[in-house]
Amino acid sequence: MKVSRFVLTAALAALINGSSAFAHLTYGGRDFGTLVEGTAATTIATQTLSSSFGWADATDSDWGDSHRGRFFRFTLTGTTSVSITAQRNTNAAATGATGVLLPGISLFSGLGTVAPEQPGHDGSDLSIASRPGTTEGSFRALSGWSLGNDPTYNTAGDPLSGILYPARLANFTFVGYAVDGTSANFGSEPGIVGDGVADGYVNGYFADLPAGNYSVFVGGANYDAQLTETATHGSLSNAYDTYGVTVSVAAIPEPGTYALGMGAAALGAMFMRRRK
Ligand SMILES: [Ca+2]
Ligand SMILES: [Ca+2]
Repeated sequence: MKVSRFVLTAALAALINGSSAFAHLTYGGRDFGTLVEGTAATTIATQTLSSSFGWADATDSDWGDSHRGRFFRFTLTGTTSVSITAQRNTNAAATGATGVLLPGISLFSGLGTVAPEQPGHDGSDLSIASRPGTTEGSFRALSGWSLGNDPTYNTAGDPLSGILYPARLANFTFVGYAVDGTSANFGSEPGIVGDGVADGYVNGYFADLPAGNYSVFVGGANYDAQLTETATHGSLSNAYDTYGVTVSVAAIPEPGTYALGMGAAALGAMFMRRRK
């Protein structure tokens, strides 16, 4: 547990903006669409993560800030097993050092509020009211959590015009996780099992997911980086150093129906990396 940078940032931001001060949970450019079993993996390689610690920092007792990472989404139309891979890259837009990011993945069923509703953020009244007062934010990497938005007014930005959509909490139900490396990087919270090799690559396999909408959080898994990485870039949304990551998802058929086509060696490799 650390002195809360979140609270300090919130106070500063409130002084600057006088209103909702945080970046918001959105999926723009991060929607994998509806996954179709047996088709090639879908890859998004353009995204950067804010900080190298956002996943790990959200595993501890004071939770984390949902903005220290990225949310992706996908949809399933029937029971499906899904493989999710995160691999660091050398995105030219990233401001942080290359070869440093160790990614963590958390999978949730449920979506944040999306248009035409307002997107959720850690600083909304509902978010603050829904969590203990001592946390760094609303996000939890290893359990369910909630994020609230602000009301949508009939005329944008004008509360006097009346409320079109009331503010509400969106609930994220924890499904599972996968994390690069070991406790040497993701920290000492009990029960976390890494892939054992801190090489910037991690794969998670999530079996028999029911139909529905899913959110995937990808963030950095270097817990102690929060001690040295600071919000030095001025703009709140990109205040921290950013790190490039390539994220891929694929709907994987049940092994019994697909083993001949895929090859036993490839399947073996995949299930060796399987995370619960
Ligand atoms: Ca924390
Ligand atoms: Ca790895």
